[in-house]
Amino acid sequence: MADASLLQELRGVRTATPSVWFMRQAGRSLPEYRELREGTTMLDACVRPDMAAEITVQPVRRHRVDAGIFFSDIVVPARQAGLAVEIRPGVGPVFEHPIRTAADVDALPALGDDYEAALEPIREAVRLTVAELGTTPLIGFAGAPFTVASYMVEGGPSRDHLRTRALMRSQPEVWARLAAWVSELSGRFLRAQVLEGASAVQLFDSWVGALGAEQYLAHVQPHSAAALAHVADLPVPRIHFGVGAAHLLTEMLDAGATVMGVDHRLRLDRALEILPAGTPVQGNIDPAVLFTSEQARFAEARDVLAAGAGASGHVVNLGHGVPPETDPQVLTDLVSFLHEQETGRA
Ligand code: 1CP
Repeated sequence: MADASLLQELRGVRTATPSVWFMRQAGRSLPEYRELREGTTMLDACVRPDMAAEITVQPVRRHRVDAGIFFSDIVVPARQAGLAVEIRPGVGPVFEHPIRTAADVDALPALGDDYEAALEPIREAVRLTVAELGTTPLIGFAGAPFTVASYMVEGGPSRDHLRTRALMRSQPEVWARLAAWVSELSGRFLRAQVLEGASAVQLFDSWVGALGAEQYLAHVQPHSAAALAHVADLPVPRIHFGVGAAHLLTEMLDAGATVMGVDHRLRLDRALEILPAGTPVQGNIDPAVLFTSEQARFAEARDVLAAGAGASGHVVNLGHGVPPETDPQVLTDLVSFLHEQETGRA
């Protein structure tokens, strides 16, 4: 069976029509998701294989996007490892015991057989999803060490990640042990998804833009590389994405990614000037256009296609996740519009 067009683009092979998926396409913006999730907490939904599979497939069915993104969360592995974490509605992930000292890191659970066993509902959910998706590829994902560790250190969402960045500078060895633990946690979560049939992976380092390149190279890149190394022997494209991380593009690619996800702050043609020739890219329609006119949306979509035309491969996405208040019909129409366009390359 020939590879799906989206996978070809991720491998740097151009196809005739654009391929598209949306970060955070599952969940929040869909009425069928809210109905299914009713009475189940976010994290419980993630470990109910039938529910996680159905939620993953919902946006593919509705919008006809070219890939599913596995329904889970970047803190699911930590919970499966035994940490007390919840996702508070309207807030985000909250860790009951923030990790701030050497003793806190010492007390982190070992990632042994118990962790492998706790990933079984995830494996089952991936198997069900892949079967349900048929020829549409599933993208697996994990949170990168910096982004996941920042929730663990701060205890919850944070605007400036100040405690995390201070820990990195004041106790670099404590930070390094924490980041190494998260890289193992996330790396094994990624590998489990690929072994059960995910066709590509994305490492989300959403908040890494808070760091300068020096800090990134010294304290983060080795750990992101360790996470990605868990799937480097498997034949799947590895996408790396950060928000506001235009100054880290090559550094993030060098962590062992094969595709760079670019947010909406940087035009793709500029990103292509920065990245080594031949790097496939993903992105980057500004999510703000979802709340403008159709004319403005389609103009932005055309502009993103034009900016990505020089890439060896380009998968269209938003510059960050689908906002929860998005009208789902706007996404469906945007996908149809994109599918009517030509890449001009194949
Ligand atoms: O009750 C709910 O519906 C909670 C909302 C929600 C959902 C649907 C959260 C809480 N997580 C998720 C699922 C999720 N999270 C997915 C799968 C669905 C999909 O993509 O379609 C993915 C890939 C994530 C990844 C994730 N979680 C990231 C990286 C992506 C990004 O948007 O930058 C991050 C930073 C998180 C943390 C998180 N989880 C949830 C929230 C509200 C947040 C962000 C909180 C913050 O502002 O720090």
